[in-house]
Amino acid sequence: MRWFVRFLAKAFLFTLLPFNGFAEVYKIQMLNSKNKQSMIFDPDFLEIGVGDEVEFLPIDKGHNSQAIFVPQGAEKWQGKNDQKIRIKFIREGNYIFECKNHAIMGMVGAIRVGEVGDQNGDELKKFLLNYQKKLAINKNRIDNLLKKMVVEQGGEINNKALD
Ligand SMILES: [Cu+2]
Repeated sequence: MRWFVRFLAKAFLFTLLPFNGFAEVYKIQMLNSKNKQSMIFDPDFLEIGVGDEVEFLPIDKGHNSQAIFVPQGAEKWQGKNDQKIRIKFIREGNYIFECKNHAIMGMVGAIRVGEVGDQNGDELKKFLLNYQKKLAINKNRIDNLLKKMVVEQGGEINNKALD
């Protein structure tokens, strides 16, 4: 009898899993240059759903993708140089990743999973501002990420409050 209860519990849990037939696979290219920008992830920001996957493509040589900021309970990924990796995102939240070879040049990007807005916005902002201090060039990329991930969200909330 107990096995049956367990079976039912599992079956029920399965229906709650975010996996569904509509999960999408997004692609982020790892590039030496694009539009006069050097060492860059393209795109450098994605908003995806829970259960979606992201593939990091080593279009040019000498890059990797590794997570440096993830939501609580989520696992960090660690790609090798020139490795194509596919990550499945099952936990909501904001993720930041970099290429370790060109982190100092601002080769960094972010993924937002689910309708989380700037959840942990203060933590996220603090992390990005500290990160920005370590960059030799392309510091504006962090400003852009902040705008997309934190400030913009705050702006939306403020606008709503004015309505
Ligand atoms: Cu790189």
